Amino acid sequence: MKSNTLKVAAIHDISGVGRCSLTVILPVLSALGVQVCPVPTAVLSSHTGGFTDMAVCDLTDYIPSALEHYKRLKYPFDCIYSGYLASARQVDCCLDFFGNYKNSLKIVDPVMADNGVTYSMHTPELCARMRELVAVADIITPNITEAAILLGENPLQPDLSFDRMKDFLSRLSALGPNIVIITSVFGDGGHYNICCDRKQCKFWKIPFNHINANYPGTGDIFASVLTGFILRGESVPRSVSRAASFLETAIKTTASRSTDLREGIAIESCLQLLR
Ligand code: PXL
Repeated sequence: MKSNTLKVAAIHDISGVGRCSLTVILPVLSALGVQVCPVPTAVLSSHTGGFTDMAVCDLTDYIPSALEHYKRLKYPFDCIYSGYLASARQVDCCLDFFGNYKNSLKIVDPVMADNGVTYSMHTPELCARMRELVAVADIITPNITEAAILLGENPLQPDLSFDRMKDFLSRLSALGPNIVIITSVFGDGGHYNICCDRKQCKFWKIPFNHINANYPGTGDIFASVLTGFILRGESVPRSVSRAASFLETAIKTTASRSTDLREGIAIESCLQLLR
């Protein structure tokens, strides 16, 4: 199948209320000129961060047949980008699919937890299996809690010094991925996104202006902007900076409106910044 548009298979949930996962991934990547082919892992009436009694439909039975269809089509994905998975069986589906797309860029956002706490639907088994998916990724984007879980460390990390984080980056890249980006680290007196490129033996500590408002979906927006710029050929550190500066503007815009934090980041009025 011939194509001249960058294509991403986005394996994430879709949550109706609260701007996260596919409801931000689709607009962000579209604004960056990338076609998103969503593979929904679950449909939720809202995300799980602060809402209760959500309607949830686990799509584990749908995923294998959708992915088999794309394999039969030999659909030319430039990138496979996974995030919130709803069951351990979905990890198996992703592993199989990744294996069929040897030349596509594999980006795994190991969505499991934040601020020291695991998301309510993430079982210990699913968290443990996420390590297998990380091992076959090219790029991973955990937050500090997810990085600690992947390494079998305490999810609440008291020491976020750069030396300690460098050790985390090295150990995570030793699991398999060439590029590891740990997002939103507060240490050594500032806020940073930190990354390493194992093959080039390089580390980066990229400061950003932190705005004191904790919105759900921030990690999804970060990873999506990053994915778009990397696919467009930008370097890793430049893509990290672009993602952080987009978030800074979008969070400032949102905070100025004093909305319920659970509503997430109001990206609608900021998408024109993504060119
Ligand atoms: O943004 C991560 C995320 C994705 N999907 C669902 C969530 C969360 C975080 O709370 O609940 C359903």
